[in-house]
Amino acid sequence: MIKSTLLKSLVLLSVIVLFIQCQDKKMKEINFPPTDLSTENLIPKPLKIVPTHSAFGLDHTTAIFTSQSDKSFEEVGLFLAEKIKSKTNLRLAVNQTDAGKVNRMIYINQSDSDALGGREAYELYISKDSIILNSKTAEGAFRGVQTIRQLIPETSNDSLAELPLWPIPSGKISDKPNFEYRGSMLDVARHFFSVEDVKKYIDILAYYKINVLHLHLTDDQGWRIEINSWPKLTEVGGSTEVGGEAGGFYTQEDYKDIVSYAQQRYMMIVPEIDMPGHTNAASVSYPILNGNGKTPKLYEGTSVGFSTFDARKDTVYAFIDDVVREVSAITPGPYFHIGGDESHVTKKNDYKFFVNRVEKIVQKYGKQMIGWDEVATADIDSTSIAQFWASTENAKAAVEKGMKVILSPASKAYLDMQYDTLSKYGLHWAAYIPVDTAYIWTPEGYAGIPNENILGVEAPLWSETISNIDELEYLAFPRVIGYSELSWSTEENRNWDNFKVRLANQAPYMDRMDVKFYRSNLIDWKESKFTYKSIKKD
Ligand code: TNX
Repeated sequence: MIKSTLLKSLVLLSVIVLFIQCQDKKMKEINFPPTDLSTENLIPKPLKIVPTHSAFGLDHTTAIFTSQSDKSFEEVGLFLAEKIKSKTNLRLAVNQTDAGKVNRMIYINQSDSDALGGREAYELYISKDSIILNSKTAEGAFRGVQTIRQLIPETSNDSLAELPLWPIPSGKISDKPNFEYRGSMLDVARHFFSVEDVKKYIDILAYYKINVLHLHLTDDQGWRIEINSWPKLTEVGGSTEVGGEAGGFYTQEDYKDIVSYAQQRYMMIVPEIDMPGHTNAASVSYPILNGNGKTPKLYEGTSVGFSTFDARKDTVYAFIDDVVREVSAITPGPYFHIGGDESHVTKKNDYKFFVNRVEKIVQKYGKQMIGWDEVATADIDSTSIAQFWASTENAKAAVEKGMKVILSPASKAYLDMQYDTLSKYGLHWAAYIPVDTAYIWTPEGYAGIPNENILGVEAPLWSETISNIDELEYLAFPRVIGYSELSWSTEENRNWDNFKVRLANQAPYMDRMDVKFYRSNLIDWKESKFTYKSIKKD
């Protein structure tokens, strides 16, 4: 086995050497007009770009090769080939030494170079003959592949060579993320979204190097994840949603399908089971859990803060143990989100007691606990994480406990806030968030939180007002693209005037992907050859 891998690598290496040597003889020189890699429409903006003003000509004689030492590099190569196929219709061979006429190559290389800082770092060397992508891990290579995808023009240049060719500006890119946690949250509880919808969202987010999708799986209006030991949660609790529509839920197989689709895009799923408040759907399914003294009924409205588990009942913790065990078993990522927000009818002491006990359950199943910022009021340890959404005081308490904080300040980062008073969907309790406001703020040191305590940025999309993928996309895009840059790029590399031009140039990609984004008039959107199907009015 080892021998054959070694042999394959040797064969591959010699082919590549031969290939580079033959380069000059084989190819007719292409006269590219001058390019400038540093002004390409890349989002998020890479750390460092050095242009060399020529180009790599992507065409049908290009082939992809990858390091053979780690199989996952080949998968990244196959992913790139598939995306190039859907954008250009070119079918590039991956690691095929007998691929016919090969003039140029994209080489995805596993490298241990010290110049590469960290797991997600990558370097791109783009020259006339080759694109070399270096990274320590396949995850880093995957991030670099998104940069390559963004550098491929939407349309070919048919006058430079006999057959269509997509010129990619030459130069060097060195890149790595500013924050390790770059997330988006989707509330599938207020309104349910199908596996297909979630996959489409994941695919677009991955293009912008977002690496976390937090799924808000349970709330007063619906329980969306099958729990084998408590089947009524989905049978009863999954049957409704806001506005009296049909509801729905993910079987564990559906959830695993989402997890694996995300995993192929190096995106982690963070599951959230919101408690002790936001638990009406659970309590209707199993009234023994209820702690608000009323008979629970299915709920299709949009109020918050009326439900609670009974924090002093052992059955409640036996139930939570089962739920955390089952969900953790199908979640490969390190985190488990316990909600913990707006538990307005849970007594303060009961709340603290509850969060502390649930933290222990989460840890028992090998996960690190995340909770909305209120959890910092309880006696929890420094390994747990607070998600700052509303209270600076709670964020400070988290920092004092040595906890990490995820930044989701509602007035800046909530995707469910309306753009302005004319927005068709969304709420405005925290703010109106036009596309510039969403981008123009500084996560570094936000609200006095020291940088070393900031794990990253997450943009939540609550779904009280949206019930289908078109409406989801209207609120998420283009703002979520800005959050990707806020969490990946350094402060020095972020600039609204520069960003808005690069954002304008995302229109052809989003149109091609059939994303019904909000065409904010703050942006001078680039025309694209794909027709824009405007969002349904009814
Ligand atoms: C507050 S943010 C909530 C959610 C709502 C959202 C609507 C948070 C932790 N709780 O329950 O859906 O506002 O914007």
